[in-house]
Amino acid sequence: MRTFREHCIRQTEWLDGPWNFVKDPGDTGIRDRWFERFPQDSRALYVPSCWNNELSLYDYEGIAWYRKIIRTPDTRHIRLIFHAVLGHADVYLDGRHLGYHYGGYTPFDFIVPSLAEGEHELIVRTDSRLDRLTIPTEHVDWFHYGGIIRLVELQRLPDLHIQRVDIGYELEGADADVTIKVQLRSLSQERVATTLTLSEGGAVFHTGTVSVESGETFDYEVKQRWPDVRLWNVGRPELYEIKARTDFDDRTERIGFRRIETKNHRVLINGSPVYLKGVNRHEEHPEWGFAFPPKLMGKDLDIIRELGCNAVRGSHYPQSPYWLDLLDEQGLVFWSEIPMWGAALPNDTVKEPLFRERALTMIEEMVNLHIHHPSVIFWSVHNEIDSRTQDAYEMTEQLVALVRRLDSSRLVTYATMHPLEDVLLPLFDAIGINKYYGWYEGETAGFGEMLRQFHERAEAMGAGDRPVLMTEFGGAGIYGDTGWEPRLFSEDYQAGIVSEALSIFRDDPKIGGTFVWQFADVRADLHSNGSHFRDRARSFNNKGLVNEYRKPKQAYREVRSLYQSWRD
Ligand code: ADA
Repeated sequence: MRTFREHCIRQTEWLDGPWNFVKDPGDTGIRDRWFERFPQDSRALYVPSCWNNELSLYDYEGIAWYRKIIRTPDTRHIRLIFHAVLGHADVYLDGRHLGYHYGGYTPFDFIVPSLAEGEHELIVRTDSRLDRLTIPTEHVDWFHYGGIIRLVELQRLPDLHIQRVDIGYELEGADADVTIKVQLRSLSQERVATTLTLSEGGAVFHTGTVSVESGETFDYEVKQRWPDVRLWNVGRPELYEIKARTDFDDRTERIGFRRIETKNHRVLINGSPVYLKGVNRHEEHPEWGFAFPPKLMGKDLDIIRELGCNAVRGSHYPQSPYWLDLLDEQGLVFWSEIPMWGAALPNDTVKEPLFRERALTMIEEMVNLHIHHPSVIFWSVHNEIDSRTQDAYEMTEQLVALVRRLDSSRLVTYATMHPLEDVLLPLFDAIGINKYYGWYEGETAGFGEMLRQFHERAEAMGAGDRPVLMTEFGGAGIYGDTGWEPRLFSEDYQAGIVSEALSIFRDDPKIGGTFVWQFADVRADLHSNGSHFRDRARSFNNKGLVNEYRKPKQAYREVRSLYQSWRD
């Protein structure tokens, strides 16, 4: 899950490998009781994975149950972390319901105090079905995978454990006012005392003592001025590993110091404008679905760096912490967003309390997951919803207010498909535009006139000073299909659209960056029971610069020659 060790003292174990798995189409009459008696006829399924990558489960959307026996060598408090389960998840331990989570790309956890020595049965019921109130809704342009897509972790906790470590800072020049909050939680029957040390890169910078009453949670806060810190910059990253350690437990977090602002339509990092050269990346692979293996993340990053990129948009959901660790280490910036994907989101959906509540929870979980990564500079609240209405405005106001309350150091943004009618522009620090001239509408040259009108409108709405980011544009090209003429769906046609669009954007001083749609081809939602996206040849969204196995198309080569030649 990470490129560095989060714990050295705390005992952790990955529950990866085969789990018992059974799908539950709901016609057995005993549905929802399988946590009491798991069916005998289950098969083995590797965790983490998506079941839709297995034979006979290709287009199964629905309920599925997982089971794993865990062993505890002695009576201990345990913490179970599910790093990501798609859709609805109910977790049971020895027949007892530990809790429910809705989401897909963020972790949730359960603490079980004093779990007795021996074997225990862990059962997870998942439901991957999408509907009008799920996020995303049932109409979405990616494959409706299901499963436990990131690792499950079993931690053994001491009586007094470190619940969380939050690190914040304010920069004044190169000096940082750092605040470190360590939250300690007691599961003991008695008061427990401990020393607490904080270190950075192995050197202790604070030692204290603390005692926590039985069953209490205690917030320990340290503020310090660190002079002359090494700043994290694009292409020149600098990272700080900060470790909290008690007599019984430890936790390491990693941060980078940088200041993010906007000025003259540009994003500034540490006062210097950075023109964002990016791609949209789904964390998806034809053999692994959303359970993307870390080894391949390294390769994705190599291919993206070779392209000349300094930025990645995590379309369309919070991506793995391992991936963000790699971006932190290589000095690329990241756009993180929740999976609210709207192209045809019915407008009344955005008014629904359950839909909004889910969106707010997803935002909170995303910020929590990614807060310490210096690569993350954007929080995005939605993609292509109907941004022309008052209802959208009200919901967006709520989402933006929450993001700003949780983190005021980054830019809040979104991607609009209605740039000339959008009412949300003034709510954001940067505006993302998704448009497909040359593909879904008109000639590629149409971008020029659209942008002229957009800038006028943004000015009139009081949002004329924001960086405009071209967050999606492109066209489909089937890998290997080339010819003498640029036919629709050929590599040549796609390359033509993308390079012409990039040249138009680069000449527009109000545009602060470009994110090609998309990095790699991804499986599309073309189920037998649905008729959306019938233009997705091969059942893939073929707008990747590389195909689904990361082989480069003509468009990759052309974007590389442009991106590598662009200077800030
Ligand atoms: C949209 C959407 C993407 C993808 C793209 C396309 O803009 O945000 O997820 O569906 O269109 O390929 O049409």
